[in-house]
Amino acid sequence: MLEIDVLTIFPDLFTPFLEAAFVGSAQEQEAARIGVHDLREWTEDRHRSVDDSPYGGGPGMVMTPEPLIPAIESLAGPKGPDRVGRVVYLTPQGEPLSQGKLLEMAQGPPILLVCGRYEGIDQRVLDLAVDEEVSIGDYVLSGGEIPAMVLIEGLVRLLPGVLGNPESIETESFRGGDFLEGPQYTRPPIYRGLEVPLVLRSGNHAAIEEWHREHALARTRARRPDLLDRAGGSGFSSSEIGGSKPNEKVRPGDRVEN
Ligand code: 6GU
Repeated sequence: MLEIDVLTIFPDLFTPFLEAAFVGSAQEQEAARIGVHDLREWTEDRHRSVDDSPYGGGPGMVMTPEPLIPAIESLAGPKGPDRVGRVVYLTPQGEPLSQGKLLEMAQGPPILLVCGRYEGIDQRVLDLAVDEEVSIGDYVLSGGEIPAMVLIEGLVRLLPGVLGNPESIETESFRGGDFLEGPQYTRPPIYRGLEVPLVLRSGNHAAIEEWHREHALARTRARRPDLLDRAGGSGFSSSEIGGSKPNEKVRPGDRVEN
């Protein structure tokens, strides 16, 4: 079971997300358990404060060690050998999230996602209570709540059976992970004069697979050549670098679906 807890000052942001079909059904199937916790429940002052102005000056506010550290420790235990699971702080300063990171996290121990707001959190929280820092990309958001939802959705869809189609995850490790997906089509066969390539309607499964591979490669080369450099040619033979003309993979006698 995928076990995730979230620590946030905006727990209500998660309600519609966790009730939505996708994440909701994973929880109903008991494939996932996601708990959301309001950081203010660990405050002890009258104003339930979670932040203060930064030492040395500067704009904005910084989240204080109190109540963050007691909250993290009550949900995940103390940092070190007695900790239950891993504590992940969401921040643009973190390790970039990737499909590989998601696959690794999906197989690992329970996860506590710590969402920051304001300009950040006191460094001592990271030193004393956080195990790792994760970023969802090179841009800045106001808080870790949306990144936490990104991570949760990326993890939940890896659970077997939750997508409804157990094969799709496997297909994806070929495209989607190392390569971009190519074009996809559904009915009608002709829309505003644009026709679905005949090979996809031919019933020739080997030809269809080859068509998808070629287009995944062509699109990746055009849009994300960095992915091909990184993959080192895995999945594609050098003869596949050429590409075929539209419809040339349809053989005489192939059944064409309309
Ligand atoms: Cl994880 N947090 C925030 N606040 N901004 C981000 C991010 C995370 N990843 C990219 N931008």
